Amino acid sequence: MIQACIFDLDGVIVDTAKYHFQAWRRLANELGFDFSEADNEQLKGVSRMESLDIILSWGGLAVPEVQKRKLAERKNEWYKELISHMQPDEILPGVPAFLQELQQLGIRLALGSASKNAGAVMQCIGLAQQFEVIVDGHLATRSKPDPQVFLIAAEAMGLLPGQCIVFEDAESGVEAALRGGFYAVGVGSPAVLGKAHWVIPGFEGLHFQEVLRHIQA
Ligand code: B16
Ligand code: MG
Repeated sequence: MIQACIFDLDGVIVDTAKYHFQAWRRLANELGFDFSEADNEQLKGVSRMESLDIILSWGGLAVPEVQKRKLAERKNEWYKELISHMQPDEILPGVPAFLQELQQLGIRLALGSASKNAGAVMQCIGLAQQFEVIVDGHLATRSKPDPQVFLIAAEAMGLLPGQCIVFEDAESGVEAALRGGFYAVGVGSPAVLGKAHWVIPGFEGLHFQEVLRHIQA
């Protein structure tokens, strides 16, 4: 019996990937190289320091740890400036109606994000109060595909993984959900997220009964 839905943030509730991309790209450009939006796909769901390692490897740069922390901090300042202008109208299509339906059905809501800025984004878009549990990159220390972030969310609600559905846009996030014993719904392309119990293109027109039918099929 499903009791809760656990949502990833970036790429599921809002498209903050474009802001991460802008800020990381600005950093790369300052360091003398560039990368594309297609490259940026590899950074989805990946923690800040791991993202930096990947980006530095694209530029062929070896940077000492102390310097790396400063670079990550610079990127994060730019990112925070970008997200500070976010408004509720940036919530992805269909998400508000789906959340409302879940609440009417008594399904509990949690957030499981790798981002240390997840709380700030949820405040800006006005969703913080609707979620019973928010697990962010401060609480979860291990990156997806480790299931830690979702396990903390389930435990905080006093639920077992099998009582929760995880909604994820990153391949590593779907894998994390499956490793943890959760039901997984991929949000995006079946080519990337095909391991999930079901893949949806987005939330527009989605109903919970339909989700249940597919994950239990
Ligand atoms: P921050 P999610 C992830 O969030 C993003 O997908 C990923 O691109 C980002 O590097 C990571 O959060 C850490 O973000 O620098 O704000 O701590 O998709 O798990 O909600
Ligand atoms: Mg994501």
